[in-house]
Amino acid sequence: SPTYDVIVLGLGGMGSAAAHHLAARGARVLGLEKFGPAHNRGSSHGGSRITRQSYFEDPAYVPLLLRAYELYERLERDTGCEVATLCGGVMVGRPDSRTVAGSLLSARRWDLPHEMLDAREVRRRFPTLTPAEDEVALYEARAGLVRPENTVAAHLRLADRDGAELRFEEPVTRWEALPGGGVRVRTARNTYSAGQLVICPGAWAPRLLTDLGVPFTIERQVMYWFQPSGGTHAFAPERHPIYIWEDARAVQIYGFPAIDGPDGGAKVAFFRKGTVCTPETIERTVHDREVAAMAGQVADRLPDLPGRFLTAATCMYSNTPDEHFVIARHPAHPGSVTVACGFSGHGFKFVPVVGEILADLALTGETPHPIELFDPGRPRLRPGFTAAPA
Ligand code: PYC
Repeated sequence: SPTYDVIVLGLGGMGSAAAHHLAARGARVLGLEKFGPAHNRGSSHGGSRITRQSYFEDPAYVPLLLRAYELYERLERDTGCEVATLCGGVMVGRPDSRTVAGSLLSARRWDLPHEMLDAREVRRRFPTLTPAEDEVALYEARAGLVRPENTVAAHLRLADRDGAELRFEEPVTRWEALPGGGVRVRTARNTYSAGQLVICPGAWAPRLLTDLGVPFTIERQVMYWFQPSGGTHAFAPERHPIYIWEDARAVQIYGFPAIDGPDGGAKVAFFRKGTVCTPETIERTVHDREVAAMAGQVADRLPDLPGRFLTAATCMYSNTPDEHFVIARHPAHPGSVTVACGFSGHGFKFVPVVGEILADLALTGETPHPIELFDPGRPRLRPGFTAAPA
């Protein structure tokens, strides 16, 4: 059976970035993917994903974001492919909402450029947005969007250029760490061996990482595109920011400018209002009642957005109980297996830096990046863990 330095299992966002960083460092890489290149069956599609630096989830993400921004720029330079558009972004809600207060905490902790806007100033600068009087926004000029399909394609192109062997439509049926070192991976077509295995399973984590001990929940999410009632001019990226908007019930929506020209519409979605699914059972049809609920949620906030419904698409989140990632050497196979999973709906902006971290871990066993938060052994991932009251 053919032998490689590293096999990368899964060539979605994280796996394609890992394949690139590994091949660029001279490793003999095999990449295996169940579907085609930059496919739309998992979590790395939909034309746009938010990027931002004042990170409400935890200030510990900020150094990784700063590096991800550098690597997105480099990717764009090296491939000529548009992967990031920094159109600015607002985190909107009441001042004590997680979205606003958490973003401000990160901005202050890391001295990130930002402005706090009251409701009137938000409406003045961005007439498409109509916050309530008691809402405020943290504005970040360097927030914006990254393009998932282009990013995956660009990483695959560079990996291929550097000699990685990339095999598509070849699902993995089984992997094992060998007692004497190294790994073996079986697919329907072949058996492969390597010194190291990097597993980037996306929504297939529950099936591929049964002995990791992390209780993943896979969720179906829906993305919606609407043609604004006055056309897309006011929603163009020069005028309209990305936004995450938390209401008084802590429901978050997020959205984008109209990036696909006059006929493409603008995308909007609920952040965390998915239904539990598996990659096999996910309902791909989007129902009228779901479209109506989305239009209703934006009606007060972006009254011109839900002019005409254009289309919708589904994708999957792989949630961990604390919504933080899992990136580490596999605790049961620390000498030969590295995992990156549980991105919990907010991972795509980190793709290039996760690729760099995975290459570090697979080739040297360690990384200079701060990844302590992503330890699969953290107490908050243990069954029965309940967070202390805030
Ligand atoms: O990663 O910023 C994010 C995000 C917002 C909504 C879904 N993901």
